[in-house]
Amino acid sequence: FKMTTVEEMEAATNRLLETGAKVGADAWQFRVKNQTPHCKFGEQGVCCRICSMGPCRITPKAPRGICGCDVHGIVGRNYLKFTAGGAATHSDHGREICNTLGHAAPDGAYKVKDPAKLIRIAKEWGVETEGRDIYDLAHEMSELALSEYGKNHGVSRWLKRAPQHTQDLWHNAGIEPRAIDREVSCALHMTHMGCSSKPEALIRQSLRNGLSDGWGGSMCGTEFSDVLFGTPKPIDTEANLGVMVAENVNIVVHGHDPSLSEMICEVADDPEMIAYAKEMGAKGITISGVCCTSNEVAMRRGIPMAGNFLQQENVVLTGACEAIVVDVQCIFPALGPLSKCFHTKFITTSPIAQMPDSDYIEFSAGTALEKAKEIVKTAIENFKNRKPDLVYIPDMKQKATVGYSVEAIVKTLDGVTNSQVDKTGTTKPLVDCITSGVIRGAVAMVGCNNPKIRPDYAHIELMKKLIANDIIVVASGCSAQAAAKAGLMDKAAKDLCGAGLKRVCELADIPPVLHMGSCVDISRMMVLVSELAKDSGLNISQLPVVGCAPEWMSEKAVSIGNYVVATGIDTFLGVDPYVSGSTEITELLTSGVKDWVEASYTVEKDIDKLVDKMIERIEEKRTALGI
Ligand code: NFS
Ligand code: SF4
Repeated sequence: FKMTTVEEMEAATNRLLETGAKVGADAWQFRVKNQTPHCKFGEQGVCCRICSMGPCRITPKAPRGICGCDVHGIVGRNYLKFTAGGAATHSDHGREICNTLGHAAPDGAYKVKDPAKLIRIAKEWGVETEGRDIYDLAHEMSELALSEYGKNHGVSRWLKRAPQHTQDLWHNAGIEPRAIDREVSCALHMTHMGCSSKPEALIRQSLRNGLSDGWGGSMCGTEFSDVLFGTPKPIDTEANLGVMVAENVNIVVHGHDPSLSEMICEVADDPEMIAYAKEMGAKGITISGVCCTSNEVAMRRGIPMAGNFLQQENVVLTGACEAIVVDVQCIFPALGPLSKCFHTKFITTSPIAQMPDSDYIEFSAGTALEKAKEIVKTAIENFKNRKPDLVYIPDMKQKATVGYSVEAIVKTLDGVTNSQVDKTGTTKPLVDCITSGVIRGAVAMVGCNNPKIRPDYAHIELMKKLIANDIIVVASGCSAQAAAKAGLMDKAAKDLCGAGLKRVCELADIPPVLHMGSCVDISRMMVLVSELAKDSGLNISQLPVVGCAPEWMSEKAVSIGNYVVATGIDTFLGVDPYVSGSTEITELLTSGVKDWVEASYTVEKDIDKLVDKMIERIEEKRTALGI
C-alpha cells in the first residue's frame, strides 16, 4: 500500500498549470500572490461597515467607531454575521431537499428510496404512519419539514435526538434554535447598526444560529436526502484527478445539492445517452465530482471524486472536461473565464449561484429529468471540440471505501468487540472499543482547504498522526476528499494505524478514516455522538471525541464550528475566524462558552501543535473518566 503524498499532488498541479500557461489561464495560486498580505483590519475582524457613517476601523488611537461601538462589539457582530451566512446557506440547501421530497412520485424523477427511514422520522415527529401510502407520507413530511423553517412557535423538532443533558444545557443557556430562518433573521437583526454590541449576547446567538443549522437545516438536508436517494452504505470508489477518463465524455458535478447531481448520474447511465456519446466519438461517459455534491454521489453511487475545493480549477486544466455542472456554494467564479480558455462548458443551474461566462440551464425539482438530459447532451456534443494537444490527466488516483452513515457505522462495528455476541443495533460495541482503550478516541475531521495552509497537507498529516495513535477519524466535506486522494480511505491504510485501531479495522473490515459524507452530513456526526453518549451513559462532553477543521475557509464552516461546540465537542481550528482583534470575543470562544455548553474552541495555526493538542485533549478526557 502506497499513499499519494501532497508533494506528488503538487507536482501534478504544477504540470496542469503549465497547460494553463499555454492558454493564458489564471489560477488561484497566482491570485493568492496578488492578495497577499491581506488587510490586517479584516483579518482581526476590527473593521465595521454596517452603516454609512463608517467604515470604522478600530486602532489604539481610534478605540471606538463613530456610533461608539468598541472593538468587542464589532468583532462579535462580524462573527455572528459570518455564522448567519453559513447557517443560511446550509439551511437553504436543506430546504431544497425538503422541497424535492414534496416532488417525489412513484413514476416521477424522484422516488422514496428509503421508505423505512421516512417512517422512522415520521414516528419521531409524531406523524401517523400506519397504513399510509409512502408518497402521501413523504408529501406530508415535506410540508412539515418546510414549516420548520418558519414556524411561529416552539424549537427545532430535531433537538429531541440529543441526550436530555444536552437539551437541558441548550435550554438553560437560552440557545435552543427556534424556526430555522428565524435564527438567521434574528442574527441579522441583532447585528444591525444600533442593536447588540454585548459580546455575550452576540456569541449566544452565534451558537443558537449554528444549532439551527446542524440541528435544523443541515439535518433536514441529510435525513431527507437519505429518504430520497438512499441511506449510504459502504461502497468502493476512487479519488483524485486520475478518475477522469481521456477517451470518455467527462462531466464533473460540483456544488452541493444531490437533487441535481443524482439526476445527472441517472441520465448519464441511460443506454441511449451512452450510445449518443459513442456516436459523438467518445467511448462512454464518466461522471466525477468536486466538493460536497461529489461526496453525496460517491456515498450513494460510488461515483469517483475528482477532487476537493482547491482542485476545482485543475479539473478544467486537464483539457478533458466537457462540462463542469454546478449548483450552489464553493464554486469559484474563476471557472467562467477559465472554461473559456478550454472547450469546457461551465454550466450553472441555480438562480442562487449565477456567474458570468457560464451557460445557464435552470434546474428545478419539477423539470429535473428534462433539464438533466439537456445538460448531459450539451456535454456529449462538446466532446468533438476538445483540443487534443491540451489534454493531460494526471495518472493519480486512490481506492476508497466510502458511505459510512450512522446506520452503516452501527451495522459495521456491531459485534466487533466480541464476534460471539448478537448484533446489538447500537453503538455499544464502539463504546466498548473506546473504553477498553483499543481505540483511544475519535476525531471528526471536517471542512475545506485553504491556501493559508498548505492545501490538504494539514488534513492528511493530522489524520496520519491520529490513526497512528489509535484514534479513529470520521471525515466529511473536502477533508474527506483530502483523505481519499491520499489513500487514507483505502482499507489497506490500516497498516498506518496503531495496533488497536488496526485490529478494529481488520475485524470490522473498514478503513481507518470513515467517510461520513458532505458538510451538511456533519449532522450525522451529531447523531452519532448523541447515540454514543446515550449508549455509554456519559455526557457528550465527557466522550474522548473532538472536532477539527484545520484548513477551513467558508462561512458555513463557522456555523458548523458553532454547533459542534454547542453540542459539547471541543473544536480545533487551524485558521483564525477573524476574531483575534477582540480579547473578549476570543476569550468567550476559547473558554467562556464552556460554562454554557461544556466545550470550546482552540485555534492553533501550527499544524504539529494542533494535532498534539487534540491528542492531549482526548487523553485528558480519558483520564477524567478513569479509562
Ligand atoms: Ni464544506 Fe462543501 Fe468543501 Fe468547505 Fe465548500 S465544499 S459544504 S464549505 S470547501 S468543505
Ligand atoms: Fe462605524 Fe458604528 Fe456604523 Fe459600525 S455601526 S460603521 S462602528 S458608526
